[in-house]
Amino acid sequence: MALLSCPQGPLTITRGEPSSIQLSLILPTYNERKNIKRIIEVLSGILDPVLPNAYELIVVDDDSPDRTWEIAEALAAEFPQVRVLRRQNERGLATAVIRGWQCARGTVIGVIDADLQHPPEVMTALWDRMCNGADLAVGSRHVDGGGVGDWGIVRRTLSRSAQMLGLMILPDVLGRLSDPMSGCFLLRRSAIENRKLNPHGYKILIEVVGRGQVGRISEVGYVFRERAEGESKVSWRLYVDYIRHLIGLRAATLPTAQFMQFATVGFSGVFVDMGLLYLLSDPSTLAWGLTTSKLLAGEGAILNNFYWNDVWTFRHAVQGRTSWPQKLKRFLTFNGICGTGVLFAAALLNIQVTYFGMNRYIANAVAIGIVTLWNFWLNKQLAWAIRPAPVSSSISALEESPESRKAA
Ligand SMILES: Nc1nc2c(ncn2[C@@H]2O[C@H](COP(=O)(O)OP(=O)(O)OP(=O)(O)O)[C@@H](O)[C@H]2O)c(=O)[nH]1
Ligand SMILES: [Mg+2]
Repeated sequence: MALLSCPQGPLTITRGEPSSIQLSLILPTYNERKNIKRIIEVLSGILDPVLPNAYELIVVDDDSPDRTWEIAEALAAEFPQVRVLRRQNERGLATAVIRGWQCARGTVIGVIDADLQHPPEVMTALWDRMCNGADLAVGSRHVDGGGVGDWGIVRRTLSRSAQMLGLMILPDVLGRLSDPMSGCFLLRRSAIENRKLNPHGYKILIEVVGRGQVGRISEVGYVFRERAEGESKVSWRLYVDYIRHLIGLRAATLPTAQFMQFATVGFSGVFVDMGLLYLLSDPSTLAWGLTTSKLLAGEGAILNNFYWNDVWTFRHAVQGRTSWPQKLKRFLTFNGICGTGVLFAAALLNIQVTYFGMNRYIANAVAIGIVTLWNFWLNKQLAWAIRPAPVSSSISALEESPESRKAA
């Protein structure tokens, strides 16, 4: 009864059937027979008072040679909230978590290591954050109250280097989390419903933030404990998996179409700039001074580009933020970024021509290309950043957040 049949096919989480279960927590296990009873006892003691009869613990075991699944199944007699998935045809932590979520009934889903290295007590605070409107509540070792315990210098350095590498490849994902390597978090199910997930290795959190529609993220500090029983499964292979995962996620989430729209709008701005320059400065028209005319023409192009980016390129980010003060704020940010972009382009042009002796027009084309990318990236992050609407009441935890609804 407690043994679940293993989901097959794509790693996609569909909308669950209506259920009285609010929270489904996955415990991934591989050779954790010495820890499984203890973690279930402790978690039950913590969650019973908070969510009486409204949570489930799903143990996903990859057919451990030490038969962890068998012990978990036996424990279900004493702990009816325990369900067990014994996977025999797949391996890997991240996919184990997703397979567990595919069996989950809760509107909030989550994960915690089964080896008691994540203090189970952190679950109360994470649940609280979900009740206060978070889409994702993450246990973090790098915020107040957090720490990595007595990790040696090698492991600390490896972990931080992996984080830095991730920041370079996926800044829009890892930049949102102080501890992207965390394996202890709760997530609003609707944030990843119907998304095709495809992680490699261990790092399920970056997969969720990378491919899901995650609005508000909240973090709670915790100190990573020493493993008391059993052995670590961490190996060098996981670092290779991590890099594959980062690259796969980057390739799958490049905003190519949006960038093409941004570049098209920028191109239209060239005509506005040229047209205005002619109207203002040409001896046959107004014959104003060249500098004044160029500044006004440039500003005209910026206005044109802002309008089209607001109504077209970044229209999804604008939804619900159409008041004049909000528009003005976006415009000023856009103006500031584009202005800085012009200075940046001038510097790049000079460096290429002066130091590398490049043809000025080729150098200018290179500078324009780089600055367009720079402008796109910064404007996407700052002027048209997707922000969740504030959620004030605690009852919203189990409803969809505005961000998740937007994604649907
Ligand atoms: N189902 C499943 N669970 C796994 C797999 N690999 C690890 N786990 C479980 O995932 C959790 C984290 O794995 P650990 O090996 O402890 O990794 P870690 O905590 O990052 O590293 P240590 O500090 O060295 O223990 C534990 O509960 C493991 O039993 C796997 O391939 N499949
Ligand atoms: Mg561990």
